[in-house]
Amino acid sequence: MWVDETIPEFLETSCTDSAENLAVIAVSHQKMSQGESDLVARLTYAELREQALLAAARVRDAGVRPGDRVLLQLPNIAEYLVYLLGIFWAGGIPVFCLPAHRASDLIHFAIKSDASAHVFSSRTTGADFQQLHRSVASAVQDQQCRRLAGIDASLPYDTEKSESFTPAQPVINTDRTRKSEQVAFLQLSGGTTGLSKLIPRTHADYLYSVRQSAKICQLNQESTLLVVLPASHNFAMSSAGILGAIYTGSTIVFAADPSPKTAFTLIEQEKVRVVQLVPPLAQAWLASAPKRQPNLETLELIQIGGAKLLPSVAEQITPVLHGKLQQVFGMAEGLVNYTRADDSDEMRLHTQGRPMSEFDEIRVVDDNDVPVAEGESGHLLTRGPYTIRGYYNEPHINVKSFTEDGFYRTGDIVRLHPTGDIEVTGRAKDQINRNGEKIAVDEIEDVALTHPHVYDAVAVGLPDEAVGERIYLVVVPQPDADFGESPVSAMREYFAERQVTPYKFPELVEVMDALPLTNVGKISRRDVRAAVLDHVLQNK
Ligand code: J2J
Repeated sequence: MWVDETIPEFLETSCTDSAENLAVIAVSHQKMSQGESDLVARLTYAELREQALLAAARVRDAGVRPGDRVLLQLPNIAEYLVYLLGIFWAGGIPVFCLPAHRASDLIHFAIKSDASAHVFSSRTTGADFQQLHRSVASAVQDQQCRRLAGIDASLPYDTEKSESFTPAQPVINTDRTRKSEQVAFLQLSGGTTGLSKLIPRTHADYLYSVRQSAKICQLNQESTLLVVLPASHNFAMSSAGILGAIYTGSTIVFAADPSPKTAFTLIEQEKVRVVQLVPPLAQAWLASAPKRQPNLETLELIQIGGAKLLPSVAEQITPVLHGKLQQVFGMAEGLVNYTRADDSDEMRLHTQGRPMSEFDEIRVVDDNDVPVAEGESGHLLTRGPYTIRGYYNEPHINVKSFTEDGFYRTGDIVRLHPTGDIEVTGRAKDQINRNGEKIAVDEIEDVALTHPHVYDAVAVGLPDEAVGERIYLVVVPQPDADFGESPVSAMREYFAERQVTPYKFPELVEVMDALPLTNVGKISRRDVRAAVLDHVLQNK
């Protein structure tokens, strides 16, 4: 399955083979910085290549050496692609951060990966990114004595410096002979325990998944792809996504924001054929389309994944949004399942598809790792040609997250149909899925527990139509503690002070004298969370 090719080589071949094709249509922060009136960049693959070599020279100039880790934190702008290629061509190992990440996450990623640079754009809205970079860099310096160089992607390139530049290959693990089997980049896990873990993906495994995905999604040179999800997400990057589009030489259109208004305009203007959505966004589009009456005739494929899509919503996709529905059930750790173009409507509406590779191994087991009876629900374990065998530098977590024979414990509860199609029926991991963004409940609880007025705290995901799940936090106060009129504002302010990433802030906070179940003797934290969720649902 593995071809001896690295991602930088793949990018070079694609840019050369598709030189004349339009690669990207997106807002450019560099154009903004230069005060141009038209802020949208339209780059062919040849132009993308040229700019990416300049970016690579800048990355190298900032001190990045082959094998060094680089935090990539850009929104969906033209410079995202330019720097993605640039980091690879400088020999760097990108760490795929989100624009939403704040200091607490970024410091964790920088330290875990021992990063030497941070690429951001000071024109990104939502925070002062120069300032954010400085606080991350100083924390890294204090804790690791390591300089974290800052690279502001909104600044124009220094063309002179790059003339002598020659692209390099990344090297992280020199005891392997094949470069293609070394780590190419670090993805972020949704996280079930504390802060996100880093996911080491290799060139060969990832490129296999991209080629296979492009084939299943039937991408070709004409398949203009609209990216509304954050580009760094594994779904957007590889299913078949950005790299699938690059592989086939088609055009990537970046939406500056995920609103239906922006997306519908881009679909009409750029004749978009493929789009990827998470279920809450799909619902927002469904709600908005009848009012806006967009022309969606060009849309051929609407991929939905990241969280469970209800059949009642799935049914409306094609009638309202025109394109054919494809369900995608994937994970940054590897395994990706797709419904196929020729599947029956029944399968496309009710299952999350089947593995992309005939070499993906699937096991559905009970709590003791014993396979369940055919058609029963159980824990999904998987192993295969593009699924990791361990998180990066996490020996203790790896013991729990993988079986002895190397199967990854996905934390998803599924049922296998006789056809081999997978239906996701539940979740066994303590995680909240908000807008497709995964948040470990104990990360939220851990922050809340450091609050001087909090004695105990439990976070749960409250089912919600708009975002999938909302973060509900129950706190038990210390004796005589007072959270004032609005406990939710008090807690949110505290989370902001701690520089927590905003999508992880509690949205509803309830103060309780005691947690349900805690007086019943020895029970697990998971039971307490379940009891809290019951209590919340009953009182709604
Ligand atoms: C139910 N749960 C789903 C689905 C993901 C393609 C698509 C998605 C991701 C992704 C991805 C689901 N129905 N259709 O990486 O390449 C939940 C499961 C899963 C977790 C992984 C890709 N699709 N999920 O969402 O790493 O719980 O990847 O284990 O962000 O999302 O999350 P993540």
